[in-house]
Amino acid sequence: MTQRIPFLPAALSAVVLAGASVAACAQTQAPASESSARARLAVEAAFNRADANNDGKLSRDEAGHLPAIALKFDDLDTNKDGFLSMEEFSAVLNTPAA
Ligand SMILES: [Ca+2]
Ligand SMILES: [Ca+2]
Repeated sequence: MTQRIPFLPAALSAVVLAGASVAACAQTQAPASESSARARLAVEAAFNRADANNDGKLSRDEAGHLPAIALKFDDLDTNKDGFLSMEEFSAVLNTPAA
């Protein structure tokens, strides 16, 4: 029974990876509402990954790890405080890719 413990991190990684690929596929195949919900989860995951110091906002340096975000940093930073909140970051979902 104690042998289950070493499997946990690997199982969790598999779930996370599967979730990420499902989210990627869902963007083109799922209904819009489900797609946007999954996209939001993916955005939140990306935000949390990029938030290196876990203060709940992205500095310009942290956003630099996400080129698509870094390019739009000034547009996304609507309150011009030099950081992207989760809310500001999520605005990329509403921005046409063009
Ligand atoms: Ca941060
Ligand atoms: Ca801001």
